[in-house]
Amino acid sequence: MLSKFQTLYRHIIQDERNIPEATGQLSDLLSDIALACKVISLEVNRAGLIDILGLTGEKNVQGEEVKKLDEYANTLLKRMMQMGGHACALCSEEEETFVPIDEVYSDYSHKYIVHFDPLDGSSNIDANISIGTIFSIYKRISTKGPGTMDDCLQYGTKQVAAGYVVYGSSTVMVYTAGKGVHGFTLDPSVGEFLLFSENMKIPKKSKTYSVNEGNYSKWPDGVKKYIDYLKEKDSDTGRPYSSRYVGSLVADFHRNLLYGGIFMYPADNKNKNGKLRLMYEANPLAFLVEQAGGRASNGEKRILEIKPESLHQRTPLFIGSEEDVIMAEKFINKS
Ligand code: P6P
Repeated sequence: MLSKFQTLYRHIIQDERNIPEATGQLSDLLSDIALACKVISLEVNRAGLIDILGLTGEKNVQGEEVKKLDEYANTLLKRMMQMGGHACALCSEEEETFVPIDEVYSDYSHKYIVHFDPLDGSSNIDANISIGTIFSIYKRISTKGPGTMDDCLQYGTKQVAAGYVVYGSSTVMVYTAGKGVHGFTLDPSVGEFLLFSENMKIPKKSKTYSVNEGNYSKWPDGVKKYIDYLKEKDSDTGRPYSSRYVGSLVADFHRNLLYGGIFMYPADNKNKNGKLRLMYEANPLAFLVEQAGGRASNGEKRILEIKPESLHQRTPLFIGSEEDVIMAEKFINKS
């Protein structure tokens, strides 16, 4: 049984130990994020009891109503990054622009940039539907002082680590530092994330698709034809597929990672670049899914190779089982 008692911190350290130039800073940074998410998990699970449900009455940079838990999670992660001393700047869905971090808290080299969506899917908070935190970590390009916008706008291929925490029936953290995808479940009795799956691999082909079909009339023809294709009866190709859509990206992605599936948020005639954000939603999940043997594109181009132009840039997203994403791309590019 002891071999199963592998904590997140021990796993990260072991992951990094084989890297000659590793200083332990990335391990500490990942542990700082995990600690913040443990605290967020406490509040998410208590939300109904201590009345932090409901709205603050504020709107975030996206013009979306900010729920109190959104604000709480954002503040907590920001403080954790500022105090941790390993990041020189952070970028959050809840912040208009990047937040440079002065090297005042420690003599660490502050060599990382962190992007995060502090509480994705938060519109589901009141309905007790799973929500999540998504994070993405880069090495800085600048050499000293607080981080710069150039540090923050790097291609997804430059990520050194990424992951998410889903606050559901249990709290689960999934991360990659470029050497496979590993899953941990929070054991509240000891307050540790314990390994449940190492080197996770997403099935190459699935029988599940996740998309908001309410937008069907607004989609490009290629997307409509692909969804129609998935609904046709053909046992040789496992069709019709099942539709599974929570409306919470982290929950939909996590289910598809475990069982296989394709998640889609296409562009439409209202949202020319779709709804989801490149830097703190698409890129981290694309890094994870590729490490797990899956695929992520905007329908034409690999997500990780999309040039970042701005922090809150949106992108269409087709992500999940490799063969399913390739099929979707064929329909899109045929049209
Ligand atoms: P729609 C939640 O607001 C979110 O950002 C993602 O978590 C989710 O996948 C998507 O938007 C749902 O969007 O338009 O289907 O409600």
